[in-house]
Amino acid sequence: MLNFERTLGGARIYVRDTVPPGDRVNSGDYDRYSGPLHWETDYKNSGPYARIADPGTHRLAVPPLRPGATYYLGVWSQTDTTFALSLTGEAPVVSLAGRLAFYGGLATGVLPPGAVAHYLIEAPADATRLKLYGTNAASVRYYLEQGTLATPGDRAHWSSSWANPQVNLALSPAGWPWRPGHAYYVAATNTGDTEQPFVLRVDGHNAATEDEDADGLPDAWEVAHFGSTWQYSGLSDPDADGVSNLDEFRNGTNPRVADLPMLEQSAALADGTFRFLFVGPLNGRYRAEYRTNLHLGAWQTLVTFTNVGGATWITDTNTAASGQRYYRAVPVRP
Ligand SMILES: [Ca+2]
Ligand SMILES: [Ca+2]
Ligand SMILES: [Ca+2]
Repeated sequence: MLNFERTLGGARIYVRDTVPPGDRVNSGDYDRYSGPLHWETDYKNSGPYARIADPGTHRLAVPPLRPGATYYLGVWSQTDTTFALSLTGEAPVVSLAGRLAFYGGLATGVLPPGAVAHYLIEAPADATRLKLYGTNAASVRYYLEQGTLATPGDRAHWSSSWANPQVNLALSPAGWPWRPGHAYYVAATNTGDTEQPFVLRVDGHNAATEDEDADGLPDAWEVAHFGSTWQYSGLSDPDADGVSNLDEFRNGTNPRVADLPMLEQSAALADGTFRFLFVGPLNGRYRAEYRTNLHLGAWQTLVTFTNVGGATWITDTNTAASGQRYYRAVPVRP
């Protein structure tokens, strides 16, 4: 409750969240007003909030106030003004049907006609994407608000009016209203005249799990190495080192720098068998080759193999007839 007393002059009070009123900065944040920036229509983060011109007691309620948010009161006057402001708090009246985990939260229920169920989803600070999947008739509608309780039937940051709705929202610190580290409220309501079951699933992601192109590579890893997600897939091998992007990711290696194997041990056995230990990137694909003259002749394939354990014994059982053999391992497209 805001008590506003004015004993001299004229003044108005403006309420803002996050950005103090009157900073005259176009922050690009969501704003329901348009037109030039000035004291009254300065960009802010949510609302709209009351513009209080009359002395007395005014109730600032949720919604549009957002639980846990910081608020600024700006007092504007054209002339010398004497005024007093005081605030008294009320216990919040937020009746939640439940909190839904950002990673894999699930709500199920049956809504009687006209019923509303409110849920809270708290996005972690490192969240990158929020997806919601509803399983329900079109008469069950969802209203999603960032920061404040949703009011069914009213304008919301996102709402549905169709059966089995889905929404896929990228979260970023620069995006309003879809930001990481914020609270989201979903209201599920039944607009029909018969009771309706519903299932609402929350599928949140962070940089480690977001894979919108479904190639098995975290999109953040793809963007960090290739600048985009569409250029290569998990099976691609752009550095031609025989290690697929998927295995480069799993191995923690650089998909743009060829990872080189080594031949570490060798042994010539009494039966004429020669073997050597190939050590290289886990799950790289290679072709072991030989020839009898280091500088002349075609390389012959000895064996093509996947380096499953990170080390592979290569055995040549046919060395007795030839005086000498040279070996090499060549990366093969995964
Ligand atoms: Ca991907
Ligand atoms: Ca590679
Ligand atoms: Ca590599």
